[in-house]
Amino acid sequence: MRRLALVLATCAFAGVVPAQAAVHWSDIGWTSVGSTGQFRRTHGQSPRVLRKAPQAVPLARVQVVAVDFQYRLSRARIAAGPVRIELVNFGEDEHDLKLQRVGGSKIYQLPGTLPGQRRALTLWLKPGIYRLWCAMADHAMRGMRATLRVVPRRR
Ligand SMILES: [Cu+2]
Repeated sequence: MRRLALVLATCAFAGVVPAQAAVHWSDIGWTSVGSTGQFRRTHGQSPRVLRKAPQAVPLARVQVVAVDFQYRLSRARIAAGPVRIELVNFGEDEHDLKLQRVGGSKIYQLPGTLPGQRRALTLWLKPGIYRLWCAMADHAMRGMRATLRVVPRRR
């Protein structure tokens, strides 16, 4: 048990997060619609209605390490669907994170995060190219921007 805790702590420190872990539909913004037997999605860019309960879908994870003045992504490509984005600030300045799909209008964000802190957000992302940037002062211009590719999930 103690050894497991150590392994987990080491993984957290090294920024190694599992590529996929199961997530239940209710955790990612699906709600059942009364007695209609339908499910409605409240997350994501376009709400969608399903006729039956969505299956548990794998949660993709990406960790964004912020330093002054750069983002380091744990992976540059993930599968579409539920995505957990974690911002970890290893810099000395406060940093935030904005995310927008190229061609999309909605901007997702993780607010200002102090040095040593982390924040996370679970989103439903559709395939596309997403731009990430820090909106604090001139940080994006100084290099705090990145690209994340979201590819269709294989069936
Ligand atoms: Cu910044």
